[in-house]
Amino acid sequence: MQIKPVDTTGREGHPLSMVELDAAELDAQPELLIDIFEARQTGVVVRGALPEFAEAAARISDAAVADLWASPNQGMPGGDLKVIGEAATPTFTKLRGPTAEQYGDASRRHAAVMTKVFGADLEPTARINHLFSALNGGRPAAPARFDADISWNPYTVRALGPGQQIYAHHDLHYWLAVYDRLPETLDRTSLLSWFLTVQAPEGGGALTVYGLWGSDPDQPTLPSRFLDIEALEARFGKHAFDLRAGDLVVFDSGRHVHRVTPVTGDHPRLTLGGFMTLDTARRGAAYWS
Ligand SMILES: O=C(O)CCC(=O)C(=O)O
Repeated sequence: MQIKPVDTTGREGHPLSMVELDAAELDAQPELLIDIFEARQTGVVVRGALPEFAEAAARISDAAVADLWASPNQGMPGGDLKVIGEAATPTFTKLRGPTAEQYGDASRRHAAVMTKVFGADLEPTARINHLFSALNGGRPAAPARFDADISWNPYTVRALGPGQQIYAHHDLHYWLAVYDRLPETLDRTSLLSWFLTVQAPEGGGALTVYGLWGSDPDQPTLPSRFLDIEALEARFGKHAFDLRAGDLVVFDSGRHVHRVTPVTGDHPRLTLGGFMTLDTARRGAAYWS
């Protein structure tokens, strides 16, 4: 395991410290998720965590699943992230996120939709449970319970095409109405984002995490109220991830402002991901999208 403190000399903001692991070191992480959740580390990249997902790129791009894709940010110049599945986030078309009914309906469909995408054998959810448990000292990890019959959607599949980006934001979205369904035993002081790279872009598409927290006063915003990327780049410490297919990233997206730079080249950046938190007693992890 390598801890990489990020050099932020002369820069504003909170310190950044990234951990890099090989998949073979996964089981030796007694407290890593807790360290990220409690802001002692900013994030982790696990190299080659699920290499079999690289083969899923062709299936995700297949015309047979073309009708499963949605454009929740349609109309946002340069920010048209395409997704399969529903996410509990504000989007350009749903500024207050999905309603609990819309989200619950999507959760009921999730397993059948993802079997169409990945086939019956890959079983992403079982593999993700195992990865998060390994990163958390063997404590259990599973999708959060939504109501008596269903869990939250475990993940969405995401495609960022050439020229598209994810603008700077943080993900502490517990104020959305749908989060009334998140069990009260779960800790809302922060929120972690996680994703697996299925297909890296030819260029760009770099997840860039800044030393600025969403809770800091004096956020550098533009008149449009979007965060000012030039100011972020000029003033704050940052870390940009270099990711390959099969790598897993988990980071403190509830606190840290982050973005994905515009994708260049011919093919899309394909990922599968969601959010995660710990229970307040630190007995396990729960995730959703
Ligand atoms: O795809 C990524 O690199 C990160 C997406 C994102 O903004 C998030 O998961 O919070």
